[in-house]
Amino acid sequence: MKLKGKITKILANFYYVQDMENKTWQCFSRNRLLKEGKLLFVGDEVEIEISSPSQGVIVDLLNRKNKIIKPPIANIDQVLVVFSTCEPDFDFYNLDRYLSYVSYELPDEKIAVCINKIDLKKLDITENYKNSGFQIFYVSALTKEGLNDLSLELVNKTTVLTGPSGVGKSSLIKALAPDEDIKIGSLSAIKQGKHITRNVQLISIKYNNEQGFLVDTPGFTQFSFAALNPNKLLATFKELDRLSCSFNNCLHNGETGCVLEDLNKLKSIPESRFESYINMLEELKSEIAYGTKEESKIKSTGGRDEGKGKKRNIPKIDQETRSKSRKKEKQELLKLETETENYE
Ligand SMILES: Nc1nc2c(ncn2[C@@H]2O[C@H](COP(=O)(O)OP(=O)(O)OP(=O)(O)O)[C@@H](O)[C@H]2O)c(=O)[nH]1
Ligand SMILES: [Mg+2]
Ligand SMILES: [Zn+2]
Repeated sequence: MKLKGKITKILANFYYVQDMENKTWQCFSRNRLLKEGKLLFVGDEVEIEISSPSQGVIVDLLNRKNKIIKPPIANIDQVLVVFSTCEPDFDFYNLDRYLSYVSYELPDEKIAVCINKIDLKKLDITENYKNSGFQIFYVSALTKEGLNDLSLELVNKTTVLTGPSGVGKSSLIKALAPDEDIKIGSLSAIKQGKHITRNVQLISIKYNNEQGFLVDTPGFTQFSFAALNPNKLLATFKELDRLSCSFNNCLHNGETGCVLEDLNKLKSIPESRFESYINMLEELKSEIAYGTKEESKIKSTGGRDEGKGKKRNIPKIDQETRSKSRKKEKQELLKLETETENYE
């Protein structure tokens, strides 16, 4: 008998597949799939052949709308960028970096901001993100304030949570799915730079009898914009990108004749967003000027945010639409196998 389902977890050689009736099957993958260069990711829709009352074999990988490879997740419907009001302190520039990075990698998916720990401190960033296209939720994983409104947006979707270490991503998931065994960090461990969340899995949540899937990820402490170029960066700032400028390809960075010479137009752009944009643009230009990533890391950190003094890596992310040769997929598989070990 054959069934369709979704991979919710990958552990060692086992794939855990949840079928339409919410039953989970422990599965192996057909060797043929790997030979064909089909990597299986958490979030993938697959076809399984039942081999025992609780086990099966994955015989086919079904259509995949997108994937990211670090961490490896497929079929993402939306991304929730989580920050906290404090512990760690809120930082506009750091949030804007996450938002641009995620918007660039998943341009067709919905991206929202979730500000956690409102029980500790109040924060209102609505004005800063007007016309940015990002919806903002204010919540407390501790008191559960704001979680109902958030849950409404999470059902019937697969949502990836990302954000710096310690902001409470795992705590939020735990609050939304109390029966799951989720590891929460102690702040002391986080201050020592330890990431609490390592493995990638889909966590099922229920709200109003509807199901949604959440994916926890470890906080990225290191990323850069080397994959972006200045024009692509602009597209991640919707409020700036939609300005109609007399120039084609204007970067709105002090060019003579730019629409932002009109002070009223300039004032309509929230200062924090404009500042983030200009700073990221400078970072990108310096990376391009330096040519190599290694060298640019030194200059581009510039003492601005949590990346201060640290090396920055670019999470390697890839859309399914960028087609690849089978040979390249196989090489990627080998690389990925080494990389994903770090998540387990
Ligand atoms: N006061 C308060 N503390 C919270 C809240 N949410 C999380 N915390 C605390 O913040 C700390 C970090 O929480 P985690 O959920 O482990 O953070 P994380 O974002 O998953 O961190 P990484 O897995 O390292 O990326 C823990 O000590 C939590 O108890 C909240 O809403 N209010
Ligand atoms: Mg965590
Ligand atoms: Zn312009």
